[in-house]
Amino acid sequence: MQLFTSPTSPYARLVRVTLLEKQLQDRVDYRFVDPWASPAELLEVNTNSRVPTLVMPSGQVLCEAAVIVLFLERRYPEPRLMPREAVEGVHARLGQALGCIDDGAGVITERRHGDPDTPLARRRFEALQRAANAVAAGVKAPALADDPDLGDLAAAVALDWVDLRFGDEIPWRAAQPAAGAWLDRLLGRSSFAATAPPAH
Ligand SMILES: N[C@@H](CCC(=O)N[C@@H](CS)C(=O)NCC(=O)O)C(=O)O
Repeated sequence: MQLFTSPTSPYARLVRVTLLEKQLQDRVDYRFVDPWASPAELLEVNTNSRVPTLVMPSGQVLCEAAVIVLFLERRYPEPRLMPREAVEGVHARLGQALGCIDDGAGVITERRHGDPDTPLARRRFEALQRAANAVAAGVKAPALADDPDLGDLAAAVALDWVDLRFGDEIPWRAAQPAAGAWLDRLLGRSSFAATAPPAH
């Protein structure tokens, strides 16, 4: 399979982490692209020019991070990232974490391309503050960080991205130090180390 990805996209990082946790990395041809430049090879498979985009050997194209990771869990069930008894909670935390990334992406877009002080920009920022704290409040105890499920992986990708992009603007760690310790432990996993975004 072929994965269109970028070094910085948190959506794509979730897919890359999932592939590594499922030990599928050797089956993947990673295509690092800048989706904002609308490269022809990406447009050919995804008219939206977004990463992540997964192209299966059959030619079937999957886009949207949640769709892709849920597909991977279904198609390659072992090792399991969604224990049967936690199906509802994993879906809930996956959606919550991706919603948090959506809020942050909205803030960044407003700052880069619009006026950072519009009512919409303020609304997105307030949503991001609430979302980051809600994601942090939903994580497991630090002692359980060694057996992450898909909801945990998504929460960790979201919180690490919030730290990277917003730093002290969103001080969720100060309010929830146990969640900060949990995140630091998860970031030590090889799947996270191998997909760490470049700092810039
Ligand atoms: N809803 C999509 C969002 C993906 C997304 O927005 N990716 C960004 C990179 S972080 C992108 O490719 N942006 C290019 C564009 O929107 O033109 C998902 O969950 O996969």
